[in-house]
Amino acid sequence: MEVAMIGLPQSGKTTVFDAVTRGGAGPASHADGARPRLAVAKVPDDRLTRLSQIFGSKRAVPNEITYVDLPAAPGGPSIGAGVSGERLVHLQRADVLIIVVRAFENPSVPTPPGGNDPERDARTIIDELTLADLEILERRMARVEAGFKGAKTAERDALSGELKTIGAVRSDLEDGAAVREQALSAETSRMLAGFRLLTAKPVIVVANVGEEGLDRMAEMESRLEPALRVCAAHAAAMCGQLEMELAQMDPEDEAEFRASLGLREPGPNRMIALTRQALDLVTFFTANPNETRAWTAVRGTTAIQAASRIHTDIAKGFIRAETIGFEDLSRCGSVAEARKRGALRHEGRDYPVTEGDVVNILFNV
Ligand SMILES: Nc1nc2c(ncn2[C@@H]2O[C@H](COP(=O)(O)OP(=O)(O)O)[C@@H](O)[C@H]2O)c(=O)[nH]1
Ligand SMILES: [Mg+2]
Repeated sequence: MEVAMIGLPQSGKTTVFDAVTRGGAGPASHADGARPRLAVAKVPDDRLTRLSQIFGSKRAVPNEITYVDLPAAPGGPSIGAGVSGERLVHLQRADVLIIVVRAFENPSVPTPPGGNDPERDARTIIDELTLADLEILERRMARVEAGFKGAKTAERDALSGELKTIGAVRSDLEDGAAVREQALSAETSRMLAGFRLLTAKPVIVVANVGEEGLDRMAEMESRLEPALRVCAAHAAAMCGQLEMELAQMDPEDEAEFRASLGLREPGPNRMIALTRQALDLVTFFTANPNETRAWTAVRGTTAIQAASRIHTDIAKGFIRAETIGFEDLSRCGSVAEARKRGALRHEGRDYPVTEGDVVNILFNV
């Protein structure tokens, strides 16, 4: 899973990125100015520790999220005209977009004209995503129209159908409806998936609050959330600079400092949780003495689809999935005990995998 950070220059993208990935990309250097920086964040999950204990696993493998810190667009504050080439590829490849907006005071970083205004900045970027999508759709329409010449009658019908569909999406987009909030048929969604439209992706707006605003974070969130709901974006506040510094400490000092500041859940963990919520993902586990592993699936994924994620052979020879909910297994303390107490379920290929399932797939080779 990939998450791209975007926003106006000096909004704190790199700071938030370094906090969320706990400096995983190494220190930013001047040479990084023109290149995207990538880092992987491990999804924290206490259940992995408990499962490793139950199964005596040699290692625990968490879920991962790749974050991308894009360089500033060449030639100005907007990403719109700059959304092309490598920048566009990264944005299109992302599963989720994080828009970082400035909400910190810092005399050495020039304040934007009109002062700090997280909602205004978020809308600026959302508008630019919309513009980029309009361009993608228009390019596609031009290509379809060109295909019309020399096409047979049957092909023409398909092409004019496609033109009509794209035209409708474009017109709603022009009226301000992000593709993710348009009511689209399954067929249209399938067609659009290939275009990798930016407004089809979940958006999380992160207000980058300064230390001086620590006690106003909750207020900031409750103001931004309803304001951005009309753009179908989620909002969160985070103290980028402080979180970045906390992320560099060793865990004990970090916890102590965090408690002394009265900070709730660690910012990086919260960002990761929000990202996963935005995609409506569930976590399931496989566990044996060799390893305990967390897996990610979109809600509604069936046992057979989950099996094919683990290994194609396992899906091919699928017999059934022995499934125990994490809480049940943790309470029972072992698979044998869970089986005895009737907590182990036998699920078929169409069973929708549920949050926390510990799954053992029985298969023929
Ligand atoms: N005081 C303060 N300064 C910040 C904060 N976040 C970022 N900055 C500063 O703002 C400037 C721009 O931050 P950076 O992360 O490089 O922004 P980017 O251009 O969006 O990647 C840097 O000088 C940061 O040190 C913050 O929370 N508080
Ligand atoms: Mg930067």
